Amino acid sequence: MGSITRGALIVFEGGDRCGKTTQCGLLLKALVEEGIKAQLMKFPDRTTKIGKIINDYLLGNEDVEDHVVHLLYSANRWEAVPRMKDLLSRGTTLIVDRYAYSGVAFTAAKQDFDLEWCKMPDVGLPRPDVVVQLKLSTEAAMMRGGFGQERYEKADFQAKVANNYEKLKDSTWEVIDADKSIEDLHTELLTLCKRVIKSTENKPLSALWK
Ligand code: Z5A
Repeated sequence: MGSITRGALIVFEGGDRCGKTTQCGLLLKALVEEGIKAQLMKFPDRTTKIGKIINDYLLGNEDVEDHVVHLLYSANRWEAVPRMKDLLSRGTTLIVDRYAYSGVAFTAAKQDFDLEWCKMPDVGLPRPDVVVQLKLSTEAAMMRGGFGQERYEKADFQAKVANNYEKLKDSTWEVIDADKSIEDLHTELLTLCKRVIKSTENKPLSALWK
């Protein structure tokens, strides 16, 4: 009997309205149709107890001190780690909508936060096999539906977030221009993700920022 090859950890990052959710959904559907085991995950996961506090915070229903909310976002990822490791080891590819990079890029865009401090709580999370950054100008994002409804959805803040992403990029990043049709972007991302899934089959999972 052949051993089970692990699934790939594929993370999507980007500024507001860059199309992550749309593309993650299309990707999942296409992979499953091709017989590849895959699941979606989204951070913040607003369904857990911690996620519910974050949701209230994002909607402006609750004020949470900035350091505290940073740690809650991280805790919201750590609580998912046992499930993530289990699924990956059983050969399921995870398509993840935002991860630790959002945690760092958004908090470090606030006043008086140091980027290195922001990384600390997420050190040791499963390291993605690829981080796909969907790049969209703030002007283009503002023309898309829903911009400006939640905390952080302001042009100057989003510019600081983009600047922080630049500082976080490493060899696992693929930066993709997201200012194109949903279909064209999907075709490009599907090709990229299938290549990553193939290339990570026999690689051990490693730890983030270690
Ligand atoms: N945050 C944080 O601070 N710390 C953390 O650790 C984490 C997150 C994990 C909520 O995240 C906030 O939490 C987020 C970062 C912070 N704040 N901001 N900004 P979220 O992921 O739940 O929510 P979001 O960033 O606002 O993402 P979104 O609403 O899910 O947007 P999206 O996924 O990038 O885009 P979309 O929903 O696929 O598309 C948006 C609209 O554009 C929609 O009407 C689409 O139909 C349209 N669209 C999509 N693609 C296209 C193309 N190609 N052309 C034209 N129109 C398009």
